[in-house]
Amino acid sequence: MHADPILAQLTRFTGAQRVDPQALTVTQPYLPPLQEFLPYLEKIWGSKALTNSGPFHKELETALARYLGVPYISLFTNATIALVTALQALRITGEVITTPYSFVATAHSLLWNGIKPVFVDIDPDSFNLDPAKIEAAITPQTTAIMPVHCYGRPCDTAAIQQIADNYNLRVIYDAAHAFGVRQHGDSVLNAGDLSILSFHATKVFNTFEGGAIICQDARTKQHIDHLKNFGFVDEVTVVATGINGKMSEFNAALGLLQLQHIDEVLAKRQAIDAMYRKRLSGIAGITLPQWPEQADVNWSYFPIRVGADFPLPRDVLYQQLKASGILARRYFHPLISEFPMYRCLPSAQAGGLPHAHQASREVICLPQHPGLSEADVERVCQALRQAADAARPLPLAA
Ligand code: T4K
Repeated sequence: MHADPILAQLTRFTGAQRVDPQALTVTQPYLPPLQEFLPYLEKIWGSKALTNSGPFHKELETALARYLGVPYISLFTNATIALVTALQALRITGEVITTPYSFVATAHSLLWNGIKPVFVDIDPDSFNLDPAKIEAAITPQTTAIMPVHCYGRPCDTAAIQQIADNYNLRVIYDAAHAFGVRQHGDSVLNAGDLSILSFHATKVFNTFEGGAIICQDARTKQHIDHLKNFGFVDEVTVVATGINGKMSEFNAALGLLQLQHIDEVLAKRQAIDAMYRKRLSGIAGITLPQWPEQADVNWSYFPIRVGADFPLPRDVLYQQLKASGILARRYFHPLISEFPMYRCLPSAQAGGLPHAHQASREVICLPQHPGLSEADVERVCQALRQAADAARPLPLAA
């Protein structure tokens, strides 16, 4: 047991035997100065409005819609419940085409609705669902596509929409990584029928826990708002089999304060991305993430690929970084399709998902968060270079 309860908790997060306080974790939540949060708490204590669409909840919906450039947003307790509810809102049944290269919540939301996930391979450059592979997976039971903007990199939304229109399918984006991401001058959250954001502690914008559904019309927003509140319309009327997915006033208040700091958080992330690029470009066997030029990304992750020409296998590098206190993560390994509840599906077989499997074998997400200093980034890069140098065979004597 750790004498320090906070360190004990951190050990649980990282799975590390002992967490060195100097350890660099893959991410760390941004928290505004505590004194800035106290006035919000005083208001909550004064009003006793804790939840059920209180004043901070309403204010955050308005502020986020404006900041993100989306017409309607409905706040949730987390993205997983938001995904489950989004599928309910559109009454999705049958089969849904999705990616195996994501956090497991993406596909779990389908199983929770009794929907069969159909996995389709990713594009190796973007890590996103490959639109060219979608059509072959469509059957008479297909009702929707659930792509993920992996690492905040926008999907090929135009190609996906074209397929959805041709086959009369709905599109629900798992946009958990895509807070603030824009392409061609518009929020990526406006693509498809619905988009789901996560405000989890590990995300670019956090409300401790939280999430949201973005939709394009007032009627859908009202339906989603009913669904997240048990289906209640008023004190005596229940119109749907709703759930409790509401965000509390405490989380909404934090969100309002976080919004005041988000631009500095994004700028810091962008600077860290640039520091990594400067130090890691040109290392044989390491491929750096390529962000598309026509998009404003959010630098939420720094996923590098460790290829066959790097002197160490990815997993050995991962362990060596860990031993030097650099707690990078293999997002997303294993693939969703490899977990026990999915692996028997025909679409989960490895032969149909070569690019997803390769990415799952090669990617390491390096620490990327606004609390990192330039010295921290240098430490990560030096550990990576040292691991490579130590593994290279010595040149033969002349
Ligand atoms: N869809 C996608 C595509 C997602 O990526 C996610 C979540 C979801 C849906 C579902 O969203 P939510 O329902 O959660 O809103 C983490 C997160 O728990 C998970 O939210 C996230 N994706 C996923 C990619 O990563 P773990 O198991 O890797 O988290 P954990 O606890 O190991 O944390 C990683 C590091 O972050 C730790 O080493 C330390 C740091 N950390 C973490 C927490 C929770 C902190 O410093 N403070 C904290 O409070 O899954």
